[in-house]
Amino acid sequence: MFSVLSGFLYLQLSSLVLGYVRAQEPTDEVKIEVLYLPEDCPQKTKKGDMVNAHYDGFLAKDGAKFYCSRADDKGHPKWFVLGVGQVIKGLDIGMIGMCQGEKRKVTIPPSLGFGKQGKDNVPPDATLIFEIELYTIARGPRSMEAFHDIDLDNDRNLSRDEIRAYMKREFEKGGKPREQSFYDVIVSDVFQKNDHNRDGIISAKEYNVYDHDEL
Ligand SMILES: [Ca+2]
Ligand SMILES: [Ca+2]
Repeated sequence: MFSVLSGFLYLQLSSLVLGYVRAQEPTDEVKIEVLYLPEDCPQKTKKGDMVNAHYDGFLAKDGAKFYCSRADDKGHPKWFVLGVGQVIKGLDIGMIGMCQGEKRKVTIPPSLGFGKQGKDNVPPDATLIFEIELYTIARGPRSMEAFHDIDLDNDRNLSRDEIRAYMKREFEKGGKPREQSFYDVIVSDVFQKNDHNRDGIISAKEYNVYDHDEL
């Protein structure tokens, strides 16, 4: 009887706590709590997706808020590519498998946050808590299927125009067309980070740099 009951409780709990994702050491875990899960979830975030989210960061020890994406960029939610180091590691891990509209509370150990150094308002060795609301998932620029979609002339190289056109198509698909300057910023950023030999094109090799770096 007892074991049936505890099994039942365990199921209840596990529906609240989605899971612990392991990093190198058992203490280096990102704890994920799902605060809100939409009924309709046709797509879940995976590494390499372009995601759009708001997140607030708090220090675990006293609850002080050290970051709020709503205070940045005129309150627009942040766009970034998930799982490739554009945000701290703990967020890259803690935002995998998320539905559009889902809200999560993610607890991040210092080793997957700002480490021994800390940063700005984050003191050294701080455990961080993020409250995240995910708005949009777009197929990121890192999948090989996307590469073929971007490479309109099929020469296995991506030009600025091809990347800009792709971004535009993706954002318009999501019903959120943006100004020209918005795409300019993304395209420059993409080239800054990925065009390693600075020849003005992104080769298949430069594009695919994260493929062997699974979390
Ligand atoms: Ca091309
Ligand atoms: Ca290049």
